[in-house]
Amino acid sequence: MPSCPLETGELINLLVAALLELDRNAARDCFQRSALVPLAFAETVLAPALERVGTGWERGEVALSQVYMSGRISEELLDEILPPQQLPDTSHPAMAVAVLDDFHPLGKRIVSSVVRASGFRLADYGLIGVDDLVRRAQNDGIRILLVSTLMLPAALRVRELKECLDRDLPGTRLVVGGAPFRLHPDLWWEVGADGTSATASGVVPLLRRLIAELP
Ligand code: B12
Repeated sequence: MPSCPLETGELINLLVAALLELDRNAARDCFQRSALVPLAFAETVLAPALERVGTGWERGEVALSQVYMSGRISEELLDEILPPQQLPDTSHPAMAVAVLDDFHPLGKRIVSSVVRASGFRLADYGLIGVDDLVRRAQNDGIRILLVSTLMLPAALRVRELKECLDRDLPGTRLVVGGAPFRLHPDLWWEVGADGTSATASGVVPLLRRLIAELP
């Protein structure tokens, strides 16, 4: 007999336990028992579970190797449940997403899935530094750039990115996200970005507004 779907809190507890025990099968079961669509699972269960793993590390209760393996298992799970989507063939200003100077790609992965699932074309520049990012954005004529950072020093480098964009690609809109921007709600405008969202799903209405406002 199929078991009842579990509550979000229970799912997060189960997933945290699976990640800390490095149990890939239990992590996969957790998704299957959730009865959630992949993007909802990623945003409401996986992201909070990883955040809890990070808090455990900060308190000295979790080893860095467990944080590392939690990230790996989560990446594998996302690869399984969120297959790469075809780029939709729609016309709107060119957009790209990247992780700036940081090795935390899971947030970007979820954001790009949500944006593409909403019908937008989005180039993915992967993990990249300021100079290469500006060069690629310039070559592709990017009008809206989405940047994910999880380390505070990387978030602060957005200021430098903004200055380079203003010089080399004026008018490009910059949307930022990731842990530092969730923890410091004013940081996005302090670094000169045009918007942020604490969740991947919140980015879609923000993009629609920015597109409508572009000259
Ligand atoms: C997993 C993890 C790792 C893994 C990453 C593996 C991987 N494949 O991604 C590994 C082990 C490699 C790692 C390494 C390190 N980590 Co780490 N890590 C984490 C952890 C636990 C989870 C991050 C994560 O993937 N979350 C899940 C994703 C889905 O959440 P998210 O990125 O926030 O994304 C959501 C939203 O923010 C938003 N979003 C994200 N991006 C964007 C972009 C836009 C445009 C928008 C609109 C929205 C948006 O949408 C997403 C979905 O809702 C965090 C804890 C935390 N609180 O975040 C620490 C954390 C980020 N790590 C930290 C640290 C310190 C490190 C290391 C320096 C540790 C070390 N001593 O070596 C290294 C540095 C690596 C580097 N140079 O970047 C600190 C950063 C502290 C700081 N203030 O800078 C944190 C916060 C842990 C802590 N509490 O101290 N880490």
